[in-house]
Amino acid sequence: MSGHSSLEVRPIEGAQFGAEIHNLDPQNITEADATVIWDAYRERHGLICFAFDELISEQDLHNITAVFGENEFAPGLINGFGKATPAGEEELTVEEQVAKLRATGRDPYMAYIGNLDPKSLEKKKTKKKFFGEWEWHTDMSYVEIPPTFSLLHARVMPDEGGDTGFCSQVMAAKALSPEMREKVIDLKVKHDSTYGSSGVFRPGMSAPASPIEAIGYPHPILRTVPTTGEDAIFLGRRTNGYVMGMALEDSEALLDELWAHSTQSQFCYQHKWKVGQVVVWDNRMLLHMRTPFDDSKARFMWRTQTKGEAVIPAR
Ligand SMILES: O=C(O)CCC(=O)C(=O)O
Ligand SMILES: [Fe+2]
Repeated sequence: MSGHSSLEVRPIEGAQFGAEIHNLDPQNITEADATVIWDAYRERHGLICFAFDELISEQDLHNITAVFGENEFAPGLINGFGKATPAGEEELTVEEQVAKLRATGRDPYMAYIGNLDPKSLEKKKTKKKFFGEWEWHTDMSYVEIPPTFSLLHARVMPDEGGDTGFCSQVMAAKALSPEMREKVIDLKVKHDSTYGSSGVFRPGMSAPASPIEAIGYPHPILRTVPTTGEDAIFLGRRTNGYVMGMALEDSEALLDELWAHSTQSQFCYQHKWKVGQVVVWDNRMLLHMRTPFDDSKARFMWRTQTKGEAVIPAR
């Protein structure tokens, strides 16, 4: 019965945006379910938390991902996707790289985020920085066409810390002064690819001489989100951000001002995880970050993402 959905939708408690959805069967997602999910997405500003009583399978996560779009590669696996091309690999096609990963049992669409080995779930050697705070960012925005949705599935969580923060850049855009809007409407900011979200180098990357030289992609500071027609501020991440064409000093000052505006607490919500949950967000509408947690504890997530579309500059 594709006309019937048994999904239960409620606002996330204590948040100005975000919907919590119960009763989804990831092995049987109907068209009616998808309609309910997309309505919740629009009404609750691009953030959805699916509640599950137990862990779901990789296929389940891919099924939920498919409601939002087509799978995109995980960062750090395919050359050019958060990974520099190693010497001698210039000639490998994307298909050949995918085949190589598949041959080792690696799903190129799945990212594993945590201090546990994805297979054995034993503690693995993890850089200190991983446990610290992860700065506000949108996923993989250093490529020309960044993924639209990201999904996180909580597998192992510390009892304290390791929350994920979300910050509405649609609300932030609405709150811009007319003068600031006028100032940035035709400007682009380069989103840097040097560091991963925890602040360590991505594969094959090294520190740029300055943000001007950093490797990344320039995007409009104000973009239009096609699913709602609303504008959002699009900054990517603060580290090594650079406003194209400006003197470095002026770029730094403008970015500091924009970031202070964009991350005000009234635009933000901090998610405390329960194991089993899947949280989906629209990277066009929301920044996210992660709070620190104790390095003696374990935290482990699965993540997928969907292919994006060309960034639409606001007018
Ligand atoms: O682990 C988290 O809570 C956030 C990780 C993150 O930034 C991501 O998955 O894109
Ligand atoms: Fe992220």
